[in-house]
Amino acid sequence: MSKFPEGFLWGGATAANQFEGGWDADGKGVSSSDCCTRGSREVPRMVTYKTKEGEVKADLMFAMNAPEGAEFGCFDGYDYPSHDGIDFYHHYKEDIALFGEMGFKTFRMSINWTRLFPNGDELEPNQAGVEFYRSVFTELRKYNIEPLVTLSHYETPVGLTNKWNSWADRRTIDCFVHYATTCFKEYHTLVKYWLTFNEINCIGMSGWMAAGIPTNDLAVIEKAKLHQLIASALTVKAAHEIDPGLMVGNMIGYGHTYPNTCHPDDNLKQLQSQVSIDFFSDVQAKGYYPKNILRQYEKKGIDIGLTAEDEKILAEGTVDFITFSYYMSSVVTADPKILATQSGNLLTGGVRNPYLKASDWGWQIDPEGLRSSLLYFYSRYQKPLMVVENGLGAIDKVEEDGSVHDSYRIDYLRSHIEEMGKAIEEDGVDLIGYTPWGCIDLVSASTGEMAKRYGFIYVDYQDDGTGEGARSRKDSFYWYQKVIATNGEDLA
Ligand code: BGP
Repeated sequence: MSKFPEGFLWGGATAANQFEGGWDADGKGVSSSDCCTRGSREVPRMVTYKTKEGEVKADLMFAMNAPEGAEFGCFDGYDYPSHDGIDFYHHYKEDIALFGEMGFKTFRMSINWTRLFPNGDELEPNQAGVEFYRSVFTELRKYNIEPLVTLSHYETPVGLTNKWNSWADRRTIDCFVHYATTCFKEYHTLVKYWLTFNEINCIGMSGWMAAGIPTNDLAVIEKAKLHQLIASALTVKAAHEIDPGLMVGNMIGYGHTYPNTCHPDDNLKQLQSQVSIDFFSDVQAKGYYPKNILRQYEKKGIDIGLTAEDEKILAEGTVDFITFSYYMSSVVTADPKILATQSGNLLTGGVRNPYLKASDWGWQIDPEGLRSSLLYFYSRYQKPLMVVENGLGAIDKVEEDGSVHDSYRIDYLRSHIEEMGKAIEEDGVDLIGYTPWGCIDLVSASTGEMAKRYGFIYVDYQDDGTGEGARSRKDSFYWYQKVIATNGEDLA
């Protein structure tokens, strides 16, 4: 008998800005990700804008500090990978047929807010955008694939940034809730599972990526966090009012963390890092701001403007299920000497873990850390869980006959699925779905490149602009097809 429950939602995950393309098609507006340039392992992604004086400039996506009055947008001479993505906009029937062939039970995708509301604050939606997603959901249903839809995946309408600094301003809450409500009304018969904000906790890493805010200033970020959390709670409430059958979850960017040694200093450091991540899921699942966080704001002199009305909203809008992404674990140390000499994960920092191997992008591979994460989340919140991102970004080699022998990807996924099975069977975790990231090759979020591939399906687009976008099946395609067909029993 399979360790995975009957009806387990096997599938794959994507995000509009990384695969849809059609960035200005049929009335779509400009989103924050449309202004991000292509980077690589060596070259960081930039965000483009025009200064008050009319000069076009670009700032680091992960460390932005744009000048007052900067107007964000896209300019000649820059390469913006989201503009074409992998052109799902024009290939969705072909792509969904391939997901159907693999046996997907669910497909995670996001709606691009600016396809429905080009500037973010219109009252009436752009009908062409509404119809596009209706066609996609209808196509998925044809193959009995349950859509799992993220409302905000690293995209904020640039119109709102240029107008009032997007999520730093409370008015964005109403705009978002109006957008979300429109989606629920339009699609509630087609889509049951919704997620509010992708990796809501990553706002601290890049205000631009997660919230369209051109700064990493702490006071601004803390306010924006509150606004997104209120919007998330109002969205949950709205969904249930429109259709009590809808299930709305949160989404946390998670990586299990270990203290580097059993020295109490390292342990405290690890706990502090854990608490800062728990904060988001605590608010979304328990419905209140932890007191220790509010005390910290007070000490730092930060006024986030939390009102009694906000507290009521947060309490009433707790999520139905918890989801998270999991790629790697990290190691935390309090020792400045170690910190100065090594970096564990290229993106998230930390210390190297001698027990683990890392991907080509420096992400430390830790399947058991996934089991720990599942146990941790379930024991803390007692709500159903989904792993909505997991996978190995790697460079794939296409053989002369067009095949891609990606045994490294199969090994990664197999070991993580094994640990999910143990979490269900031995730890009693209620895991209801698994959607590995980038089930079809797409643009990387952190580096903006195509070369970092996650897919079961190869897409012939290259970073130098060559390639016709043809789709083909990698070895992992057939492997995952068998995994799904046996409900996770046959992982060979
Ligand atoms: C998560 C994001 C995704 C995705 C993934 C892989 O943080 O939610 O959008 O891209 O990471 O990261 P990358 O694309 O940088 O390899």
